Amino acid sequence: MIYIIKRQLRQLGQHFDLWSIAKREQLPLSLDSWSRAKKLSKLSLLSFIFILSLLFPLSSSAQSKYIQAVDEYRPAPGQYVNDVPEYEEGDTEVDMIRKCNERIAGLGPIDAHLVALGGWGGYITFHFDHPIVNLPGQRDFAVWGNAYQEMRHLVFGGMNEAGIVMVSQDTNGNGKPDDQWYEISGSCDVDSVGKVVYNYEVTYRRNPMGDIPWTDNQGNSGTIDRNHYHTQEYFPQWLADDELTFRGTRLPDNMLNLSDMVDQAWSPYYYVLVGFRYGYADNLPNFADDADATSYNYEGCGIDISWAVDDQRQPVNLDHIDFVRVYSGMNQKCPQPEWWGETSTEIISAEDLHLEASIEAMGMDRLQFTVDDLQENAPAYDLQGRRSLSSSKRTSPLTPQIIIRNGKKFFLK
Ligand SMILES: [Ca+2]
Ligand SMILES: [Ca+2]
Ligand SMILES: [Ca+2]
Repeated sequence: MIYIIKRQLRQLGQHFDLWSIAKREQLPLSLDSWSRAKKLSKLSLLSFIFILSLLFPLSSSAQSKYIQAVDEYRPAPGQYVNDVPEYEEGDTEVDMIRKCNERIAGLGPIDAHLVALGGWGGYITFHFDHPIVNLPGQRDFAVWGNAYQEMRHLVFGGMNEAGIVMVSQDTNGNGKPDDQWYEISGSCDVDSVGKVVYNYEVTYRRNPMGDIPWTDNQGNSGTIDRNHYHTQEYFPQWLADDELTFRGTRLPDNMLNLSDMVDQAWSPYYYVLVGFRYGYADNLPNFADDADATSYNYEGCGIDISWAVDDQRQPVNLDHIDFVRVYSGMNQKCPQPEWWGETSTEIISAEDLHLEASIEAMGMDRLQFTVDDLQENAPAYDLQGRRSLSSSKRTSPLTPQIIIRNGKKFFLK
């Protein structure tokens, strides 16, 4: 196919050249050869367009593996807020969401631009142009950020500002993220038992052009401090409220002071943010190998929908998701002023890791089964192989899901 495109491009170029050179130089082309060159050039152009249309069908249903659109952008105060993306006088929340879309919608991690979520709790919500199916035992989507391995390789990670990932199904079918949310249970739930604060809550208060004070529901208080590198307002300018409250899970602090371990001439201070093993955004580098821009770190940045848990931290076994939310998961700041400031999650892109499977799941026969059909004619199973739609659920409405029946997959909608 590449060969055909190259050939068409070459022919198109030759014919167009012939025609344009003849025209420019006013060469004595006979009327016949003139019109032939013109015709050939047109023909090549038409066939080229035809091939392009085969390759890239202009269909509204074309699926992309990247984010289709941002639904919500509600950062907590921070040094990058009002800057990444930039707030301009008069911007509303809708304008800021549009600016987020311009930075990340439809783009992969190489082409997109960062969106900052500010201090703990700040979030962004987005969706894809299709549901992402949950393949058993596999990571299903990745959230890309700007985490990186520190240069001295003294610790695992180094600039890891973990954001907590949440997922949701559009259960009420209105296309809006107004349904039940589930948190992805990352590695801190098993590696840092007792150090994760669930049901955490922080309130930030507006303090124009000053440090932003906060209090939490554990009796703590503090500030998001201004620095000389970022001179804009740190509280989201487009919001009318003077207070912003966020609720969720607080991950354990991960900052280490390794200043004694480096040459003072190289750097007077060396603080690092140790990475968590899995299950967060902006926690591990986008690439497994710094020197290889194709070595996407699907393992470290990938999320398995099966990790989703409910409010009681119990697995919920979703077979697909429609919305993703990411929020800043840490409430810590660097003790050295003018150094790193608050820890804040940034995201740059997100990606369905198995677009084909998600599309296949969507394209399955959307048959209208009744519960009785499923009970009496053939049992149905979910993707984990468990009996689906058991008799105890007979009175419940059928929720959209993928079922396996007689060895064939169906999308029940
Ligand atoms: Ca999965
Ligand atoms: Ca909804
Ligand atoms: Ca970051």
